Amino acid sequence: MRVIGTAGHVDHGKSTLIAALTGTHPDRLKEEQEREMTIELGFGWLNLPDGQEVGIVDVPGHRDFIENMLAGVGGIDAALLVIAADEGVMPQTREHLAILDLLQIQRGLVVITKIDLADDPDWLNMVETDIRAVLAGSVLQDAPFVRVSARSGAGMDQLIKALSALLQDAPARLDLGRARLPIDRVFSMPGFGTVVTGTLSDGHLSVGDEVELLPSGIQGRVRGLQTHKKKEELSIAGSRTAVNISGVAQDRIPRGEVLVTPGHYQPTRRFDARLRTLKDMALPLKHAAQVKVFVGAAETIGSVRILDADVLSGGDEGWVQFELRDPLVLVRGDRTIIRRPSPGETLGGALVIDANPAERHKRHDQVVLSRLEALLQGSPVDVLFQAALVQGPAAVRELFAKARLEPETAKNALKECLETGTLIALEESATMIGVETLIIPAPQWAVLQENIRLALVLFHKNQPLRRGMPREELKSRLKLAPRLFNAVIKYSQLQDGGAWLALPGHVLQLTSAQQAKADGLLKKFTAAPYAPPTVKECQAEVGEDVFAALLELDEFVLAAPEVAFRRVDFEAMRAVVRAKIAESGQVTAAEVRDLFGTSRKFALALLEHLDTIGVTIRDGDFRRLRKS
Ligand SMILES: Nc1nc2c(ncn2[C@@H]2O[C@H](COP(=O)(O)OP(=O)(O)OP(=O)(O)O)[C@@H](O)[C@H]2O)c(=O)[nH]1
Ligand SMILES: [Mg+2]
Repeated sequence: MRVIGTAGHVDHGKSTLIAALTGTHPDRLKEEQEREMTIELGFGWLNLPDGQEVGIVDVPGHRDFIENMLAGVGGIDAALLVIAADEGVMPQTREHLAILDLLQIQRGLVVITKIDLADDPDWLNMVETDIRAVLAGSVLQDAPFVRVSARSGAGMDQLIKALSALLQDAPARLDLGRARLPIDRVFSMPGFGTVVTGTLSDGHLSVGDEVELLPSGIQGRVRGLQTHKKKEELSIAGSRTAVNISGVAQDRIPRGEVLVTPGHYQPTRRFDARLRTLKDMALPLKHAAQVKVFVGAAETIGSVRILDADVLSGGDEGWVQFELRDPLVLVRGDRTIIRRPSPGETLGGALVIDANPAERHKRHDQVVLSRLEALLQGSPVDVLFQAALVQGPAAVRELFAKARLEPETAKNALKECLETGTLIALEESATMIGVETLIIPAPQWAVLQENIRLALVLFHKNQPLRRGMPREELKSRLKLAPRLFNAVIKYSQLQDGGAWLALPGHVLQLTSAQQAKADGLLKKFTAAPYAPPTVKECQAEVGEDVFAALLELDEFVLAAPEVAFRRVDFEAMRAVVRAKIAESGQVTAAEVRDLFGTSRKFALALLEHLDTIGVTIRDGDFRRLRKS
């Protein structure tokens, strides 16, 4: 699940492009249609030919609505920077690009649209050269270009291909089980009640979950979920999500609220950040200036205290502490946009380093500044977790080597990660964790569990007459090293039959028709337990699959390719043979034949199988007991 957003100057054709891609015009308001201009965010979705489902956020280009644009771009995976071929780069092309850069939206396409209005190749080449120059040094500097006309449809196929390629290798979102949904719309649906929408930036939501709105603290429960107008039981990180919440009236939800899993987030009025200002900022930013702060779909006003300088000029970076008028829901690593309230101007972006500093920092204080520097590099817990994500499942020893932390620090960080559940140890108990213990990051564990579940669900569905999937088959499906595979299976709460694995609760069940046939066959075995029907006859009677199922169920023992006995009869024969040898030291095939009143074929099959499973050992014409 991916979300893309548009960006670009007013009237350059963003909404028309989305309409051409999705078949639905994103401008819904009457005022928008009359003015032919986007005001509020527009939403849509698209199914790419490669099977990816992509949510779309369409933003307004007019500078008066830039703050609405900011509410939309926060959660996107990739941007479409739309530039009209006849106009080329314009002021909001630059401003939107700057915002994408400050938010570090790493993926993007440059869409040169309206080529039906400017089809002179020289002109188009000139426009492209111009754009390349503007992109230089930004996140989009290597972004591919596509030329389209939303009106004639020219280039739209290439655009879709480029979009698939762009999103194909986009990294999956982290899901640490702490849902956070910055709310960009609230409405009420007759018969349902309040619905909030947004891009789920972290964690997942399920129907029935308790949720909390922050900063207001309103509690509710998820009554229903939709992604792209489809009902879902579960919404995963990174998807456009509409949440029907029970117990909350629409008018109680102020704009900018965040819907979260209770207990994981804390609204904050103060945060420490690394601020980067835009090169073309009109005036330097002074200490204690009042600025607007935007994050997710929320905004507030605050003062920015510059900790290591008195002013920041265009293009400078510095350490700052914000004191906010209203609380925001922030976590370390969030990127916020800073604007001057009036005249409105984007000043820069701040990377949240400490979302909840305990105190108001003294300025120009070396201790404070070096602590912030260290936090920028990451806390030991972050470093360890990041190392684990890069490394994948690995032994503690390898993980520590990767993280390059002091041994004591690494141990404490590991302990914390295990306690908070971001890392998982495949070990019986916490006291047994040593350097060889295998560690898996929680998000990868979740993916692995899901893959195992899916493989087994499919296997059980296709092979209802098997108790489980052959262990080796699952192992090669998961492409895991043997030690890791065995450890994973051990902690996966599966039915482990040794050679086969099954989902908990899965039972091999014959249909009543199959059971009736099996009963008929069993009767024949009861009538002649030591000279029963051959395997071929059994298969002909009940069907190959049902006979294989009876073997799996251990009703039968396959003594030789053509000879099967019922398990109970086989055990009885084994006991008799043992007793006979114990008494006379040895036994011949002929004696065994006579003991059971059977034929040589069955007697030999029985003895050879007893040899194979280690009960007897052959010595010329005789069998003796194998000494264990
Ligand atoms: N000839 C031509 N006109 C286009 C094309 N795409 C859009 N337009 C026209 O350009 C005008 C603006 O298009 P929109 O899609 O509303 O532009 P926008 O970028 O969404 O504008 P804002 O949302 O206000 O920033 C409309 O009149 C469209 O019909 C195109 O490919 N060719
Ligand atoms: Mg528009």
